[in-house]
Amino acid sequence: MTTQAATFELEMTRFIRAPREKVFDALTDEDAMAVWHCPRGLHVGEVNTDLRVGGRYRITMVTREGKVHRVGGVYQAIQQPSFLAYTWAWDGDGDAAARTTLIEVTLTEKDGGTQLHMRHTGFPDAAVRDDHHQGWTSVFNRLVDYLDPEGTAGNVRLVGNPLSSYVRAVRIALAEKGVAYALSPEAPHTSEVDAIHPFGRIPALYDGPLQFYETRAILRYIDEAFAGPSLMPAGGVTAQARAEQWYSVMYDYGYDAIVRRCIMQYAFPSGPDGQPDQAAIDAALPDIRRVLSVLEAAYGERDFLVGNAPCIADFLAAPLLYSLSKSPVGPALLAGYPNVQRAQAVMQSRPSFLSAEPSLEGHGARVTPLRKVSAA
Ligand SMILES: N[C@@H](CCC(=O)N[C@@H](CS)C(=O)NCC(=O)O)C(=O)O
Repeated sequence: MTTQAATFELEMTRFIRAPREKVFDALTDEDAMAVWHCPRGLHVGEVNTDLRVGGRYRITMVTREGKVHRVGGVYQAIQQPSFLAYTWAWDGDGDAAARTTLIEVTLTEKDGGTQLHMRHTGFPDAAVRDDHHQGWTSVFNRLVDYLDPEGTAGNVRLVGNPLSSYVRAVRIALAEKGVAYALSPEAPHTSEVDAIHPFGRIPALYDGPLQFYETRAILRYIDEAFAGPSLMPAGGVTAQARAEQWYSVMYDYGYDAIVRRCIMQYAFPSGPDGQPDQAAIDAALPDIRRVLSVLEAAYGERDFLVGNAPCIADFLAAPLLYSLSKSPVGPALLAGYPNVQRAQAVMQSRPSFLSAEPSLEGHGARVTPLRKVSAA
C-alpha cells in the first residue's frame, strides 16, 4: 500500500483547563511527555525530542507486562504556542513509509482554558484509524490529568448515590488506587444516569469522554487503567478465580438477601401502615445466614477473602455487611459469625472504606486521594 491510498483520517477536540502555553509545553517538553504521553495502563519508557522543523522525536510506551511500543517522527511545523505538525510512525509496522501518518495539533484559547484540536491523517484503513481514536482518547485523558488543576478529578466522575453498596465498592476501589474523582450522587433512573446506563442503574463512571457502567466492569477498568495496588490478588489463576467467585457470591446471593429482600424493607417499607414487611424480612433471614456461614468458612483466620490483601470481592462485601450491621436485624445475625465480624472490622477501618462514607459528600463533591495520584 502507498501513502496515496491511505485516506482515512481522525479529528478530535479536547478542552483542557490550562493556559495554551502550558498545553504547548506539555506537548513538546520531554519531561512532561514522560508523564502523560501514553494510554492509561501503560507507562512512558523514554522520550527524546529535537524540537525544530526537521528534528526527530521518539517515544516508547511500555505495558505492565514489559512489552515496548516505539513511535517516532519528524517535526514538520512548530508555531509556539498555537500549532504543531509532525509525522507519526510506529516501529514494526511493516513498510514504515507506507505507515507514516501526519498529526496536526491546533491550540486555541477558550473559556479560560485551551481547546486542543488534533487532525491525524493518512491511516491505511478504518480499523487502524479507530485503534488510534481509542488510544488518543486515553492519552488525552492523561494529558488532562497532568494539566487540570484537579488532576484525575478533571476526568474521572462517578455517578451514583453514595448510599448504594455498588457505588461504595467503586469508591473504595478509587481510594485504594489513590485516584481523585468527582462524585455526582444521582439516584437510579435519573436523566443523568439514563444518559449513560441503558438500564438506568448506578454506578456509572466517566473517564473524560469514556463512559462505563456495571460495577464489575468499572472496577476492572479502574484496576487496569491506574497505578497503585492491584485490586485483584497476586497468586495466579487460582487466586484470580477465587476473587471472581467471591465477588459473584456477594453480587448475587449477598446483595439479593441482604439488600433487596431485607434492608430495602427498612428503607422503603412495603408492609401495612407504611411499616417494614416483617414476613418478607423473616423470609430473607435464612438466606442471609447462609451467605454469612459461607463467608465465615471462607475467611477462616484471614482478614480478606483471598490472600493477605483486599480485592474487589472485599470491596463489595464491606459495604453490604456494614449496611446489614446497621439494620435492626444485623447485630443479632452477625453475632454468630466471629470471623466475618473480625474481617469486617479490619476492612471497615481502612481509610478507603472510611472515605466512602455516604454522609461525607454533597452534590458534585471532589474526593481527594488518600495518597499521591498516579495514573499509569
Ligand atoms: N448490575 C448492576 C447492578 C447495579 C444496581 O442494581 N444498582 C442499584 C443501586 S444499589 C440500582 O441502580 N437499582 C435500581 C433498580 O434496580 O432499578 C451493576 O453491577 O452495577
